[in-house]
Amino acid sequence: MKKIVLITGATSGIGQACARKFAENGDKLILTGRNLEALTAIRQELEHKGTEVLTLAFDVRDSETATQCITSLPAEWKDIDVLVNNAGLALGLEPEYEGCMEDWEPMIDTNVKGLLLMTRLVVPGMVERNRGHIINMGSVAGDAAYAGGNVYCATKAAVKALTDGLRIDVANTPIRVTNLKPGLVETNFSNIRFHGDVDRAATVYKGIKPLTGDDIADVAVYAANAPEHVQIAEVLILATHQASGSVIVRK
Ligand code: 8X3
Repeated sequence: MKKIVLITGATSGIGQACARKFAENGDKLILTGRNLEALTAIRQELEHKGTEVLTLAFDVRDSETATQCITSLPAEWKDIDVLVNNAGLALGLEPEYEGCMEDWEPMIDTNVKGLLLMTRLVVPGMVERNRGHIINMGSVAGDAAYAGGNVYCATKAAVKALTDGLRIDVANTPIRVTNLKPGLVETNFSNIRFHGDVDRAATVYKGIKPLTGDDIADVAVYAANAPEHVQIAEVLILATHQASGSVIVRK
């Protein structure tokens, strides 16, 4: 059955890959992100292939605009079946005692508070309709801290706790809750982490074949389409030569 899938951070990386894969799956998409131009580009690309797409330009850190956008959704878009809480970022790789608030705040505000806000805005409707699925983008970084990961790892550990907490809170309903935990995925992630230093970003994926956004999106689509009695609670997805957040074998 055609679902309404809302994806945050849909203009790049894993979010954009999810948009394309859910579109291929025949779903209707609500795509959100900060960059209106990029949102329009992905909307036009997918509409061209026959997908119904609604775009909402907002930053998940901006609770007023996010609330306004979600509460004023047109009737035919209100009944969201799948919420993909993907928007998130890493900034910096400094030791915790040398990091800065300018890096910490956007990570905490986006990865934790933004995810919570979207959950708070969308999940009550799911509970009311007695159907739905929340897919949160966690990370291997949430399993254990790695060197310099400190605050980013903490935000992804928070995603794990919030996902587990929500799963408990809706366990008396048919709503399913999934935590996807990617390892090394080559997207714009490291360029952003290193504030646009592309050479440093390239070293992250050197000597190892990293995952792609599509690899993660495939799992998201699988989880969303598993039989109703199957809840994909958590999936750790690593590159073959990565064993954990800090064990990466490069050749
Ligand atoms: C992204 C994966 O290992 O770079 O969350 O933290 S990692």
